Amino acid sequence: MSTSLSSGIPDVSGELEQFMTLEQFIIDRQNQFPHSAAAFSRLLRDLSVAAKIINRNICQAGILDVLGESGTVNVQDEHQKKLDEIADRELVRALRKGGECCLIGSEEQAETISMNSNQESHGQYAVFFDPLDGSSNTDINASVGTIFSVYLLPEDWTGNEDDVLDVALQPGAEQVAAGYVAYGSSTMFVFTTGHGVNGFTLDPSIGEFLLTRPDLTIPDHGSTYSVNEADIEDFSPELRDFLTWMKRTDPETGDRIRARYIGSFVSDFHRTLLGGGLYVYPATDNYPEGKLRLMYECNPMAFLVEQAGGSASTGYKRVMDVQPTDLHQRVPLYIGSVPLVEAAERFLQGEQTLDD
Ligand code: AHM
Ligand code: MG
Repeated sequence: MSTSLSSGIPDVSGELEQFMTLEQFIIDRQNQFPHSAAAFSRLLRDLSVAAKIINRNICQAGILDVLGESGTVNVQDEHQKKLDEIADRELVRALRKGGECCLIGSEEQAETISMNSNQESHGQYAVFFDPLDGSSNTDINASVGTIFSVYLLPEDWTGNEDDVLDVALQPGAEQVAAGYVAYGSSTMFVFTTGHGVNGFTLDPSIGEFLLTRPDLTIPDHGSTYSVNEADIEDFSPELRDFLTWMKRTDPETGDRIRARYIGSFVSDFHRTLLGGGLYVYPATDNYPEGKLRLMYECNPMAFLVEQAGGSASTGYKRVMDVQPTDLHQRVPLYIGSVPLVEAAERFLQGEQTLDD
């Protein structure tokens, strides 16, 4: 409770005194926005509006008929959930209506969608997204998320589908913005434009995202690691050794790392970003290139983690330096606090063993 009104009635709605809204933040930071401040502000607005609509559907799941599978299979042979399709539809709709986006690439769509060719948009931003990551968790009320990555395409790009691979699929280092929305016990919108990372919490009572986590940084010494250890038989001997090494008690501090795995990348990443530690989705027998997709899962989180002072690697190179060859390509992912990512790389590359 903040101040008291002169009438003596307690003022329980001091949010706007305490926190900046996303809208205010956008106006404040326009000088940091890529290309056109006005156009990029509108793009952020479109993404945040879509996030609120997706959030509403998730919060009313069970009341609205949005749970369960939709009966369709996406390009990656995954059974789509109704909420996958709803989230995809709302993002496409918001970006199409906003007009600042010339190309969309979505986990739920086999091909990119060009918005220039039929004069729908004169925008220059390409947006890649996973509309609802971890959607297998929706039916059990666990957290899920939306992940997005933004690039700027050349002004003279015609929207020709044949050029998509050459022009639109750029390494993550070329991203101009990236972020995610975590639909959890509260809903958070976290993003970067290459000037640090800021997190906003949705206040559902006023329908605004409020800046609750300014200038997020990842601690160097986190206390948790996240990997699906049920797959351990499919891990390389080097990765198994690294996990054994990581689980050893720190002789200096007596600290021991804890395991945490929700199986919902946005939530697992969000915890790692806030508290430090490591998230791993490695190459396995089932997924020789890892499971997570470069363009709309690994690159955006890599941009965020680097902006927060962390690191993201395939185990052999910086994620954001991988040259994409396909919209849906996968890469192994080691992401989190710098010392743990570097240790994983040393083990995988044979520079450190359990005996060192
Ligand atoms: P999705 O994009 O189809 O939801 O799949 C990605 C999800 C991630 O959220 C999560 O980290 C991973 O799959 C979990 O995979 P697994 O069940 O193999 O551990
Ligand atoms: Mg996903």
